[in-house]
Amino acid sequence: MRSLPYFCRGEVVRGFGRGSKELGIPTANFPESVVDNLPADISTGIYYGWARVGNGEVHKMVMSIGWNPYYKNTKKSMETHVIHKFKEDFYGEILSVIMVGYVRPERGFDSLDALITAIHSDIEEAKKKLDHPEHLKLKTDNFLRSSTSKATNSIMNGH
Ligand code: ADP
Ligand code: RBF
Ligand code: MG
Repeated sequence: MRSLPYFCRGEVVRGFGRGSKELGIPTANFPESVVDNLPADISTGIYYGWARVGNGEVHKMVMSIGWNPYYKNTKKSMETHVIHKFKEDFYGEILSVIMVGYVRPERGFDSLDALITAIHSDIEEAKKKLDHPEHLKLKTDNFLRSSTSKATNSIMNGH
């Protein structure tokens, strides 16, 4: 994928409200405009990288892009699970991410348990991969250092 690493930011909007949070895997959804701007060679599937909420700390993340075959969504979504425990929700904040690597395609599962197990193994893989020096250097990239506000967002998506 020529577009990786892919730099992207946008406001956190409400998702499908399926209670991912209750499963212990909340996912922050990007608006349609961000999803529609993805380059053609970013295929659907699971990615890992770095994430920052507003002007906060930089954390590891995993992201799912696609139609969630388990739920058979009709709209393509981009959902980020930030690997960090937050005290509060952050709807309306600007989420900045750098997608650095690809894990696997999205797929269907026989049960919700099987989906959750797969997501946990994605998280473990992401944590390991992101400790490699070539990925660690992106953690301190200027893209994740500059301060963001709603007025300056989204124009900067690209690679
Ligand atoms: P929704 O359907 O609205 O996306 P979720 O159950 O997926 O609902 O919860 C997502 C929301 O949870 C995010 O928009 C964010 O405000 C909050 N949140 C709290 N902790 C995290 C986290 N570690 N990663 C992603 N979102 C989180
Ligand atoms: N949904 C799917 O239907 N198939 C998948 O393979 C899949 N993989 C995911 C991997 C990660 C790392 C994350 C964060 C989400 C994934 N999802 C997948 C999306 C999932 O269905 C969605 O977040 C639900 O809201 C979880 O209950
Ligand atoms: Mg969500």
